[in-house]
Amino acid sequence: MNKKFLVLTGVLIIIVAATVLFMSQRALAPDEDISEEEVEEMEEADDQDFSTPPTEETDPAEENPSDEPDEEEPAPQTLSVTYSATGFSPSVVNVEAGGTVVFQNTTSNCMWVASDPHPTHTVLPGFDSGACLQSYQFTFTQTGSWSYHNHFRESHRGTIVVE
Ligand SMILES: [Cu+2]
Repeated sequence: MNKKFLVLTGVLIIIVAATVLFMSQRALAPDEDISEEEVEEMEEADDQDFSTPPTEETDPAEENPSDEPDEEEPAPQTLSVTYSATGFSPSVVNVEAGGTVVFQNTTSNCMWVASDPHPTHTVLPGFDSGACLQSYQFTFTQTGSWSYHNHFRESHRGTIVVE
């Protein structure tokens, strides 16, 4: 009985060991078959699945910072100067380069904004409304101190300082 029992136990151990070995090989075998291509594809698919939503989430976040500079870019100032019976107010305006100054005529008289000197207007060519206007705006790109006047009433004067 002891010998049979030992033999039986030995056989059982061998069977168990063989089964475990077989199972482990079978467990490895499919992995090896898949691993090279399919696993990579699955991993790529997983990468895409994981990477796509974050990029979609970060895109709006990236657009927002990009929107902020866009909003800051037009910010280069728009200042207004009012033309009344007493002249331009404020008479001196400081504006950053690229800024725009809007001249509003609150009178029924002619407001012809033009750079000095009268009547040639050569100090800052282009800074000349060329006609009587109720509203005239000019964008100053050239730094400097640009004196101007109402071409129809030279005593009404002002200065735009572009920094
Ligand atoms: Cu003039």
